[in-house]
Amino acid sequence: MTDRARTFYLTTPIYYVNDRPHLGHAYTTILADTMARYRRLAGDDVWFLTGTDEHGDKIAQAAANAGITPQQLADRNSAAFRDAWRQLGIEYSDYIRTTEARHTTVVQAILQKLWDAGEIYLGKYGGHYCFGCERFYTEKEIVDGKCPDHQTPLTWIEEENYFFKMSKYQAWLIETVERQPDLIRPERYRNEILGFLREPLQDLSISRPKSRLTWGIPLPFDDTYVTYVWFDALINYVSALGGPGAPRFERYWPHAQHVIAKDIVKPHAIYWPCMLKAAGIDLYRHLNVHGYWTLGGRKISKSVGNLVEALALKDKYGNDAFRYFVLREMVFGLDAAFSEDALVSRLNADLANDLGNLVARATTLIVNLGEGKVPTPDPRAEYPFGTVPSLRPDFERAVVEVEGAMAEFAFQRALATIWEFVGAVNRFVDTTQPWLIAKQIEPDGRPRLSTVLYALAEALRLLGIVLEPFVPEAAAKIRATLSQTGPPRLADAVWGRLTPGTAVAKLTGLFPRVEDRTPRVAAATRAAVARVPIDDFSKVDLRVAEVLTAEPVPKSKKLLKLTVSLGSEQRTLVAGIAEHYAPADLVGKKVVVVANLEPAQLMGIESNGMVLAGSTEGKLAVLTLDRDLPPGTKIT
Ligand code: ME8
Repeated sequence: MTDRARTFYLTTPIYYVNDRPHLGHAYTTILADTMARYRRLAGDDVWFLTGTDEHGDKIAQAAANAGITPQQLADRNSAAFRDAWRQLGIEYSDYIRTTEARHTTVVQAILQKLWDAGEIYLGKYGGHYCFGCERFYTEKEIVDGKCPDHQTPLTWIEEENYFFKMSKYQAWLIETVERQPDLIRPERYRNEILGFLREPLQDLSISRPKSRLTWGIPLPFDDTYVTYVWFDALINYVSALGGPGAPRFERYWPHAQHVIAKDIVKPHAIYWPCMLKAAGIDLYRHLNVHGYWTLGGRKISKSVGNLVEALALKDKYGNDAFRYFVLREMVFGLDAAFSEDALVSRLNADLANDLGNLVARATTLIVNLGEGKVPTPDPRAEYPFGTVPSLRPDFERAVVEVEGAMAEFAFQRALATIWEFVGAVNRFVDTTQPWLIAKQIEPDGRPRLSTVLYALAEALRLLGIVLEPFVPEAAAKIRATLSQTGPPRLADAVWGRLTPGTAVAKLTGLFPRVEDRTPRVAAATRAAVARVPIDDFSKVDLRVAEVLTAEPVPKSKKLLKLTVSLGSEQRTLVAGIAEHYAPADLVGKKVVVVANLEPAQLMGIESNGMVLAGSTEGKLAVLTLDRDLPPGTKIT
């Protein structure tokens, strides 16, 4: 919690209107919405921007294929994005479209300024172009002659164009990224950019001849050209605030934070800082980069054709369950494999069981044993004077840890922390057993019962506040059931503020369970030990893997879910070692994995590999290295 209001400007990418919103777009937008809600809850001055990217080859081509004008396509799909965000309860402050006059004016003003300052020149360039990414690829970046992202063939394009003198900012950019360790975060993306900047930076082609493309913003100094779509798109973050000098710009721009996925790190971490520098505008504060949602091992995208419809999931499981799942499941910065089984497991275990049951239990106890009102607690009944344990330290720790996690965009950690508190409250009910206290006729029974019921009501009130950014509908129901009116504020998340006498109603079925879809558990077969030729052994791809994250698998005593690095890639593995290792003991360890096992579904999680371990008489040990080797090293 903060004493002073802070200012916060948060943006999502503006999405291309050749696509319809899918899980990937929804994730970024939900994440930004959660962050914006959290900051508003903390009393900050928040501006949250999203919108659509409507110019360029890609849109012109999609419109031509659909037999409509680019403007018609843009109108239709921009509305589809807006409608999806409305249905998903996204509370953005502004929605920018790059075809709006307020945007084109600022883009042209910046172009003119750079032209006047000699930052732009006319030149000739030939290169491999990806229409999907709307950018040229260098020979080094090309994989098998194809775009590394879309895996589609590239087109050789050679033409006269205007260039932005980006190369002259290389030294400045390296110095800036090195000086601000959290400018680009998590660190892996900062390292990627610093690696990229070790090669000489090319100047950036920022125009397309109108003879080839008309669907764009005309260059103010040569109307036979339109602006390159990235030059147009990135400026949305500034144009939406009215541009330099506008009051909204002056208020929010110094606090700008962008959220993107790793597909567009380069334009955001290289082009954009150089453009801002040349235009005399301060750099953003943070570039927050998340990984991909994957399906069948590949990035979810329209071009791959493995779309997951966000709205369908929301309709089937509810908005809160969908939000909770994506925020809890993905470690910010890493890829996550999407699985509906995993969503159902989380819904049943965390939401229906842990949270939903707690709310039902606690409100029922207060209604039945406390006459539907929050009783007056007795401080003498509470530990250390009495026997009732205090939940206050648990809650206070949770608030501090959530703040720390949110400051780093670690949504998964913030939720894990809140659920630790939910667990503590559930254990509190189990140990204090208020229904038994009520039956006892001892003289000190009443104060103890009142103290227990007060603590339960207070725990729920606090959950109704801290859960608001993550599961807003459920949080509102929890507050309403405790007669909490008015907007929630983090400043009220202070133990002991609940007024005795407040009316409480029963709240059951907050998250109805979804009937379990039977997970396809891979059959655990054990081959008879026989001698094998060396060729057979070499079919097994053993690799050094570094454990990046580890967490228990809900409803399973034995399984841990691990994210490991194999150097060039990350994997999710499920290992049956939970009874022998605490998650924290594994993080950072180098282990040995079978890297070429067929994927297996374990408790709804796709496991891509196996951790080697030996066991005997109830003891288990995971194989580690006695000297350091980098992740990905092959073991022979
Ligand atoms: O790139 N996993 O727009 P876009 C996670 N117009 N996030 C995903 C995802 C996935 N599988 N697929 C998409 C553009 N996203 C440009 C941006 S900004 C000045 C211009 C999300 O429609 C993620 O946020 O291709 C990614 O960065 C964005 O959608 C790309 O959206």
